[in-house]
Amino acid sequence: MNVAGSIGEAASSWMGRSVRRREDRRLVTGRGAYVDDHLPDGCLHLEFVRSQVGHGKILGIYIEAAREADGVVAIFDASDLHGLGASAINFLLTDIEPMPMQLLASDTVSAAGQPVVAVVATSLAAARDAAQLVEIDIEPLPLLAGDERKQVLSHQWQAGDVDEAFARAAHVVSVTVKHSLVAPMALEPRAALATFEGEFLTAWLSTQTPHRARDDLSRILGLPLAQVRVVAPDVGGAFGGKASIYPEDAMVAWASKALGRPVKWCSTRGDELLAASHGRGGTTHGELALDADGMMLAMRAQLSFQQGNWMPFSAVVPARNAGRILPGPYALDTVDIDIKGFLSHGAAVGIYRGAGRPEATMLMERLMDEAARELGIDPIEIRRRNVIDKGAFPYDTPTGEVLDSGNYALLLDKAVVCSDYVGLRAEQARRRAAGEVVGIGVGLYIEPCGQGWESANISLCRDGTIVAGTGSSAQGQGRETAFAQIVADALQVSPDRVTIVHGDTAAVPTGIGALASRSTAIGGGAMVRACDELREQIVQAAAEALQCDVDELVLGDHGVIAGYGAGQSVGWGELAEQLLGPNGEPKDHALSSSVVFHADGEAWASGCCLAVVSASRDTGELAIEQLLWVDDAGRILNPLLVRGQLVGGMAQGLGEALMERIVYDEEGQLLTGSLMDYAVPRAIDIPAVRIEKIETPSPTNPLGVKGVGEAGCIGIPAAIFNAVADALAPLGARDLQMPLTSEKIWLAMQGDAGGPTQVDNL
Ligand code: SMO
Repeated sequence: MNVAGSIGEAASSWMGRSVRRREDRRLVTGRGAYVDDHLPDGCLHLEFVRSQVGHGKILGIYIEAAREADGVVAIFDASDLHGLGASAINFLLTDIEPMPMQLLASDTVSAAGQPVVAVVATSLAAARDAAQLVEIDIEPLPLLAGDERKQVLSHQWQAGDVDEAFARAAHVVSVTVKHSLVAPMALEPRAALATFEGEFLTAWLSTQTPHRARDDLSRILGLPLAQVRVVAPDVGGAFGGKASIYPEDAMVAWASKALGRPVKWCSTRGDELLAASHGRGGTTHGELALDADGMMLAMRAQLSFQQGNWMPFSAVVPARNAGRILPGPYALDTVDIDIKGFLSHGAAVGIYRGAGRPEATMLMERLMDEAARELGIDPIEIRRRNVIDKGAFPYDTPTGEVLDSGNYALLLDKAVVCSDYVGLRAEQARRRAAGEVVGIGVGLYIEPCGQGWESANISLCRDGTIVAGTGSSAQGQGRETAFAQIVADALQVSPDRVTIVHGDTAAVPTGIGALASRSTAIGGGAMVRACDELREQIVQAAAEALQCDVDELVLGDHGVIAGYGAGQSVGWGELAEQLLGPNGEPKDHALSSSVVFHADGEAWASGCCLAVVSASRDTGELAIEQLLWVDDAGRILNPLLVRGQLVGGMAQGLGEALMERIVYDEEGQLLTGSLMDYAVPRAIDIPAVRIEKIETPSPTNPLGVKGVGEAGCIGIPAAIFNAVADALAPLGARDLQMPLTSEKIWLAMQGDAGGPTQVDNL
């Protein structure tokens, strides 16, 4: 007798089901509520006047004309800001000299776009008009370059005798990769709205880390934590660019407190390119020592990162990730890896989808292809010889990391089989002989994606519904759908019974947010633990209500049933109604639990991307003919959401590989200040992709899941790059750098006409 099945169809597993996103109807019919959709009565609008120069000394600020303008309420500069606390930084490395943000520049400016003056007015138009009337007199200073730049972070990982290994190597290959700066480019630009009522600050921020933002605002403004509430309403993408608080956010909160009125600021696309954090921008150099059979003996790497003009909370993350992930999926215990970070005259450089993982992967995978070419071994074969064995997990890496699980050889094997790799190579040889420019490239990657802690709480309500809160906020990932599945699975109810609450520090008192591909592993892990506690309470209460033993009870969508008795049951609402408060009154949240889950180690996802490309000899235009991706994200909670994450990441990875690049001129002026100058992929640029899976469950979290959100930015650029390099190799083109525009590819095909230097300058 299937008792559970008889009281609801929910009894089977919700894990692995392609449940459609409950968020979408609201979001795609224009009923989302973003920060800019909120306009409290009497709301003032704030506009920034920003530095026009890359480096300079502020000689004077002239606001008289602006102060007289219609609708202006207040104008602030740095001299108005006294005794503020500092924004926080994540001290993941010991050798850091943080450069905290300034709300408004004082004395000097160190990047174009740095906020200098804040104009507050009764309407957005009035604030913008008045801002035009502010004059800032800045004496330009030379940009600091090379050794003049301030070094703000460094770290080194050393293991084994590297010099000895290089001395006995049969082959040494080296690669230098220059990553352009790129823009995270969320659909919704940053936005902040703050109210200050009584002694309470409420800030609506387009953020992926509401709790960190609350902590920062409390520290900066000197308000007790309990008097600061941060709400992340609908957030239209973030990609790392909204993981740390910005001067603009803090300035809006400060102005609201100073004026005692609601204040709002919403960024524009131009200001996003200018003053939101950029990603990548590092230069990496690696050398690989190999024996005569292509087995790796040792690796040296020097990674240098430009950090921009101040350091957001996660400023250290890209450099640290890039260093600690090396030598990637390969078994090698002898390394010397060095990272450094320097201040530079541009927007802050922070995390961006991938955050150091793309840099590690690009360096390692280009080295593997160089080694394959040097030794005359097939690129997949040389990887196959060097990958960590599937029996070696948990695997201690030479940088001190512990890889939890994986099967990298299977990723390669599956890529070979699914792509008909042997056939592809034969076809390539045939087309090459016919004069075509065709390449095949592989990007094998590992992806740390879930460590640390997250919070969850869950309650059975008096009406029989279940409400669950998570510290993992959302920016479009489908969090509410996925987490409702987790609860449904744990309590054997339908997801429709479950409401997911997130993105509000008043509803969920502690948390981290949504970043680092960690939400399902860590936030989901916390949710499982909260459900476990609640289920324990439920069966105790139900056993009492039904006068039976707890192991006789079965949970189902309509309540709890005593399976071996006379089919007695108690509905969810009924159960909740029976649990009375001290004075006999029903309790709104009859049963509840609240947990903080600390993961037992870090989950490491992995994957193998394979690209087939061809280039037009006439124009250098690139066609991505095939894209195959074998992904290992551990157990899969919702295949539909996973595919969405993979494809979205792929689009951004492709953008970095082929077209995106932030450019400053020699004076620190941003040349890519609009989408007419900064190229992002459009739908027509995105090729079809075939996604295959293997599943090695992670032992580090209760769901066995791994991250997927950043994978596309990690494996796809390396595969595309290696495919282009493979296509151009017979033509003698070396030292290619991203973005691989058609112009660059065309020049590289001209042989002598486009030497490395000329190609590199595009
Ligand atoms: S770059 Mo992500 O939001 O950790």
